Amino acid sequence: MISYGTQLVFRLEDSSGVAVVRRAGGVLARELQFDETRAGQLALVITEAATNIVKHVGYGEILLRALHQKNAAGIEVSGVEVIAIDKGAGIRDLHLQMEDGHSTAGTYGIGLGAVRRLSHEFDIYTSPEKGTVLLMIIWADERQVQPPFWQVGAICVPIEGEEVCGDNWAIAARQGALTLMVADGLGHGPDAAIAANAAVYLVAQHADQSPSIILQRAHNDLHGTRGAAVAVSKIDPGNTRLTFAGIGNISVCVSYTDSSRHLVSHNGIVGSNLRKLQEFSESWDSDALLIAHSDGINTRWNLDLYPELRYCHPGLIAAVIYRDFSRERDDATVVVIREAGNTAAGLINSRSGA
Ligand SMILES: [Mn+2]
Repeated sequence: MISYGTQLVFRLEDSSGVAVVRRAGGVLARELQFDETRAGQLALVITEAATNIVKHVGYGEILLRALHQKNAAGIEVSGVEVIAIDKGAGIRDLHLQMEDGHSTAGTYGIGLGAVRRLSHEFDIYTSPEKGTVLLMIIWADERQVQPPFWQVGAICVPIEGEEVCGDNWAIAARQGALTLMVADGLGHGPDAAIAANAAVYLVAQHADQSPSIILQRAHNDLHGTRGAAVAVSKIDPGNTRLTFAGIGNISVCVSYTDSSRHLVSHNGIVGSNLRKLQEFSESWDSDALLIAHSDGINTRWNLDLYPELRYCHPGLIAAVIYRDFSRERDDATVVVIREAGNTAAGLINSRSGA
């Protein structure tokens, strides 16, 4: 499994935005060769999420990303992940809203129950006065999708006004071993993206190497670019230790229900100024969350403010941290990882084969 990539961001302010994001979803569906049924499901899900934001909150964001997975038979399957984010009042009667067919009586278009049924993966987190985040995934052929060992959530979006993101991230993973890199190219815009992309490109090539060796290679490869802050985390094949090496301002922590440990990066710029490379190691337990983010996110986030959030899909954890702690003057990236066997009972965590 290799995951990576920045998202398409749609900032919604009025109903004209709904059509824009629906069209973008249509383009993605064609690129990924969705059949008519799947393309239609995606359009409905996007339209519903976007309409809810415009109608009930007035402002919010929809993030779209293409997903690619290879199953044990070597068959590649594509999907689209839709994340909807708002800072509204929250949905008070969530369980009622999730009932199928509720829309006829309620205020929500086709209804969240229908959205859940149309999605192959669905999760929602809502909190009073803080807002709602929704995650929906539609696969081109869900029968080919295997439940992954690692559950990955990510937000990676450019500063408002830029087309490309100067941050990037990548994961290379297989049963019981995972390598994550988050890179923040200096500044933002295309030149920052060149530096960040050159760094994350190395993850797939050198997943078997240690974090410090990957970082050293990045330093060599980024020479001549603007440079970047880079952090590499690696969970060992036995899933008992996490090793880490970082240069510059990427924040990485291992979070448990009652404690969290922050990994230490050294000062410097990968590509131009790397004085000290040091590898640290932490114990890793199966109920841990690995949370890494660029400096576009304030370090003061605290999951304790969000009851039950840590049991939701990691994409929702990343979305809430981004929504409430983004500095808004920089590209922003949050990646959250957990072992998939440890989803426990989320608020509503469903996976249907519809
Ligand atoms: Mn930055």
